[in-house]
Amino acid sequence: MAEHFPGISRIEYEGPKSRNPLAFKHYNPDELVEGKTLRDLLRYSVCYWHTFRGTGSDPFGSGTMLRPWDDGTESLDNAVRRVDAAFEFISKLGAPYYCFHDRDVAPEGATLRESNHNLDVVVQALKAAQERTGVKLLWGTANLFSHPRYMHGAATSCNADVFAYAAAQVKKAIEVTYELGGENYVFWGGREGYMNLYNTNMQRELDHLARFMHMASNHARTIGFKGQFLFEPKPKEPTKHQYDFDAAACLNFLRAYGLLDRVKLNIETNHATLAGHTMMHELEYSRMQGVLGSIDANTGDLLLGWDTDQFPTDIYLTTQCMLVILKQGGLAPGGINFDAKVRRESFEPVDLFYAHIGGMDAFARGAKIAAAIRRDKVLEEVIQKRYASYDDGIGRKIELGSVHFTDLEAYMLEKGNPEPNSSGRQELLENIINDYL
Ligand code: XLS
Ligand code: NI
Ligand code: NI
Repeated sequence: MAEHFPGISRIEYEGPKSRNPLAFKHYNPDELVEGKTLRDLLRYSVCYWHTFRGTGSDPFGSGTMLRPWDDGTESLDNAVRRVDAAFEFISKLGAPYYCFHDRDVAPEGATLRESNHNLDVVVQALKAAQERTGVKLLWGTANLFSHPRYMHGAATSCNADVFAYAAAQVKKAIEVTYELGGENYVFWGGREGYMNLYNTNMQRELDHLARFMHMASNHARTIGFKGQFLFEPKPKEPTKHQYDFDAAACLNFLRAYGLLDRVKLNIETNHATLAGHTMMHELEYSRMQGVLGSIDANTGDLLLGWDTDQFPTDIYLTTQCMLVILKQGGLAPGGINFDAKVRRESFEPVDLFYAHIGGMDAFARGAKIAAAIRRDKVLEEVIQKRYASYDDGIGRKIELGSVHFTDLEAYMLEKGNPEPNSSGRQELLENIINDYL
């Protein structure tokens, strides 16, 4: 088998003093953090779409990426050769997982039948590559947004035949995810949203989306797929308003349509920030309601208002993510998928290694820092004390629901004034967190 990344061998952990750019400084897969190896805690995944299908094109210019194994055609041969390059990359990197959309791995044919056939051929190559390398599938999904038929959406399209086509496509995508041992299946809205309310029946579109997700999970049950379903929030892009806006909107949707027992959330950093939230907010909001399933790790740009999908290198960000992930005891069966792409100017194959090494090191550091903060109970004690007035007395009664407005009025008339407030100590806490970085 031809080598696609010659001169690059398996990326090893060399420790923080190493100056080797092709080595991990912080990600030692065997190191224990809160009783788990970093390998099992972080469950890193490489995404197929950005890493092996990203060309570097933008609205102002064509692709820039040098990918010697790729002949630039949509042929099946090319797709199969790409699988070899992908698995060489993922196994040299030492990431245990990968993720894909159906159309990333195999070309769309002229008909559904032909597309399914193409997918079957590439799935056999993926299966062989998984067996050869030990790399596993974190999740599969279907691309329901690139083809022109999906201009009005897929499950939320105004065209019932497009709904049917999308259903057939997702049926197949779930089946191949199952065949490849995928541990999760993701729904990302794509064009499930609207551009203008003048032409939109929002109620019907949401009903259809829910119907679609029920059908998907019913089919999964029928074929014996036990993987976790994940819904991925994103507020806008490509549509003006995406129905999966943020964790709160997704949760309301899942709850309203009786899907909460079947579907959790896949939270992505750049989507959180586009929604006007921090990633930590989205993670904590999902975690506290029991639906934090997996994450798409990336980051946006402070100065750009779209989904730039950069690799995460900010240690504050990864520390905040890991504070929540550790609180939950990890993400399994979810993981940390790098839904991130190298910049257009980083066009050489080796840049793919630098990018992933940086992201993996950043999350490993975040994990160790977060574990130290948790070990010293820095935040835990502050929060515990801050709400102590609810641990007994009137606060306890409020939480238990054993008092009413009239009781509280009597209590306050008697007492006169509340106990004095204490400081929130925000600046002090920010300083203390900095001490751990
Ligand atoms: C796009 C999404 C997409 C999903 C998978 O913004 O992040 O890549 O993760 O369909
Ligand atoms: Ni994503
Ligand atoms: Ni995204």
